[in-house]
Amino acid sequence: HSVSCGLLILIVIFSQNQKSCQMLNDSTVGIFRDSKELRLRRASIRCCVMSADAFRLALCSHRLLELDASWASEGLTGASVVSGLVSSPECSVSLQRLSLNGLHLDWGSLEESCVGFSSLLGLRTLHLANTDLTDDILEDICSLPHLESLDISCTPVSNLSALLQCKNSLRSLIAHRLRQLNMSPSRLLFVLSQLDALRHLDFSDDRPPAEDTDGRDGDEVARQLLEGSSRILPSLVSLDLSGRKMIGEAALAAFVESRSGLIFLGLLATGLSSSHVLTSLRNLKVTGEANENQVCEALRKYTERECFVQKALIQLYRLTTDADTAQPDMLELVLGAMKSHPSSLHVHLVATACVFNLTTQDLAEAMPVSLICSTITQLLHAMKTFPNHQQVQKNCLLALCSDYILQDIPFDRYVAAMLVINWLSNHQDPTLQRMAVAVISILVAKVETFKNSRITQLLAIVQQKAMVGVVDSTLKFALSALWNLTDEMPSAARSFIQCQGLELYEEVLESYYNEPTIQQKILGLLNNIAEVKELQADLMDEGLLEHIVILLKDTQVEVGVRYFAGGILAHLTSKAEAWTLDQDFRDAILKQLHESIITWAHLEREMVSYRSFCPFCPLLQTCQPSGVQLWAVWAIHLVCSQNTSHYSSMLERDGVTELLKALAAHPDTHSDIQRLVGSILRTCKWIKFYIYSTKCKKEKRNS
Ligand SMILES: *[C@@H]1O[C@H](CO)[C@@H](O)[C@H](O)[C@H]1NC(C)=O
Ligand SMILES: *[C@@H]1O[C@H](CO)[C@@H](O)[C@H](O)[C@H]1NC(C)=O
Ligand SMILES: *[C@@H]1O[C@H](CO)[C@@H](O)[C@H](O)[C@H]1NC(C)=O
Ligand SMILES: *[C@@H]1O[C@H](CO)[C@@H](O)[C@H](O)[C@H]1NC(C)=O
Ligand SMILES: CC(=O)N[C@H]1CO[C@H](CO)[C@@H](O)[C@@H]1O
Repeated sequence: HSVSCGLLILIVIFSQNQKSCQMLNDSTVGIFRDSKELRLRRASIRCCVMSADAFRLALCSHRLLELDASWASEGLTGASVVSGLVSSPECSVSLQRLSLNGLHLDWGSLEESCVGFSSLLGLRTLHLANTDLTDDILEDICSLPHLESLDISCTPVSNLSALLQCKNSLRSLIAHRLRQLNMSPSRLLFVLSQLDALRHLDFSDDRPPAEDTDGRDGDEVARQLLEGSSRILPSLVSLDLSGRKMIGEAALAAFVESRSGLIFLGLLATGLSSSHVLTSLRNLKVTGEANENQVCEALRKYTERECFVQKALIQLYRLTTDADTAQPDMLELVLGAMKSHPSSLHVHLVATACVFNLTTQDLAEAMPVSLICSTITQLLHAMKTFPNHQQVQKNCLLALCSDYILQDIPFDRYVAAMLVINWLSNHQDPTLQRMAVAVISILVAKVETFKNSRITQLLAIVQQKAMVGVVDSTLKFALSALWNLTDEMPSAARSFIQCQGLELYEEVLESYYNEPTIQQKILGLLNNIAEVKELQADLMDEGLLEHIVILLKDTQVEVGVRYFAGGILAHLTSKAEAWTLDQDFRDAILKQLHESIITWAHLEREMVSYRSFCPFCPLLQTCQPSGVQLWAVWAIHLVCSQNTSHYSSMLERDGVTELLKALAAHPDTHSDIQRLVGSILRTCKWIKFYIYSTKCKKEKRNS
């Protein structure tokens, strides 16, 4: 926008999320160079990759009130930001809030030793958490005349005496996790107790259990702070002591009772959060582990503190193990934790378990779809980040393994299937394998352009199982996935062949002769291949076909298996010109097809479903041998009688009705086929009439 009327405009550059971080860089930030047309007041280049020069040229000529350059990378250091700001006559007086969390201060590089934070005379709020702040710099900062709020968490400062300089203005001090503090408890308590204007004090510390003895002095100061009378820090309304041990309930009670205006207490990992003195204080916000409110408060408050986040998540997990109502707010907090600590194993280990408990089947259905979508994104991120961590993968798979999520929620199924398959190819834990294959078999059915090379991995599972001869759900799922994968997907069928799938399947078919569920899935896949004209030559293998004929003939074998055997043979024999084996063999197969099919009993249960009838069309031509026609007609009759409304419209759509009518009318059509065709056409006509008449009734009622 071009701004002409000289109005003061306020632009906030949002770069809180990763996307906008990628957008704001040396070249794009250049659009802000013209400080006459565009007047920036608040700028955030948080997490951006930017050089010191680009920063100075584009941003320092504005009269900035606020700047957040936390976690910026590339050339920006604390020193370059401050010298840039100081060099601008505008900023050096206007700036009130500055955040440089996570930056390398690199103070030694400052050329003029007289430049420092104290040159930014208007500064009221300064955030320097996770920097290399030193005692000297702190001394300089504390000489700022209006300093109200200071965050020096996770820095190596050792001496807080400098704070005495700003004791009349400082209202908020965040001094979380100061590990190198080197002051006696009495001296520290003295300094703190002089801060008369202080309303908020954060003196928390997160320590892994192994380092529990390190913070004893700090714990002692915390205890004395609580016990001291309300004359110490008289304005205090918010105190965070999370992680401080051995304070004791008596000290807490004394503190709470002497301060009526308290609004916040941080008590996570202090052992005090379930203290009875807290129960009566309704308006007091508390972080801790005693109840859901405290745990959620901790997750909100400590987003950036990994150790606290992990502790709070462990409590949340405890609270959700028997969750029976949907809690979208909680799920949101868990996702927030995962996003804030994208590479923390500790956080993801617990967070993924929480996600599972918060989304088990019907709970997920009661939550907003967008929330479940971002949950899946986070789960996939976790799977990608911790590819070899068994428990994280297990939690993610458990959460994904839901019909609702896999079927109804929009997400990148291709990426998901890749992650699961990649994991599967490197791991052999049977429970997880079963789950992974179950997830894949649903995913691949939905992914249209599935990368074919991955078939190898599913084949490896089949091979591994077949070698020991077991029949388990992993084997069945792998076979189902391959079957679905190749359904009307010639490219997938081709790579199956290239991956030596046929050789493997021929072996498996023979070694599992008495396992109809296995045979059905194998023959189902071979059917998919037989439907593809260009691949039929690959099936012209006398050994394989003889074996399939045996299955077709065997009256002891289930019709479900013989049906697929018939399908393969019907497709292969339907093209006389493509038949490369012995002609007598083809004639024998055709004869056998007719003789077998006519004896098959009608099946009640659903055995197969078709996405289209197109593969049947060549088989229904009037010139085809009766064995070929009979198989196709029997198949259509089967699915139409099981799900008439669905398949009768497919008959119309794929032009099969016309072919059936032509067959019925042709004088050479065998009477067995005539009979079945008549039955199909009657059923479908009836359903068409039924649908038509109910529609008319509805329309009448509506008018
Ligand atoms: C800066 O970001 C833009 C937009 O994201 C990108 O097209 C450009 O290549 C980036 N430039 C540099 C120097 O990184
Ligand atoms: C701490 O800093 C104060 C000045 O701010 C100084 O007088 C004191 O000697 C320092 N203490 C130590 C132990 O360095
Ligand atoms: C939560 O997960 C644990 C295992 O991680 C399981 O034992 C428990 O049943 C789950 N609770 C719910 C409500 O799903
Ligand atoms: C018929 O098939 C369609 C599509 O596969 C399916 O949605 C529907 O539930 C089936 N109906 C019956 C009665 O099986
Ligand atoms: C068309 C097809 O092959 N569908 C199969 C997909 O896999 C499921 C089992 O997971 C079978 O039941 C379908 O018949």
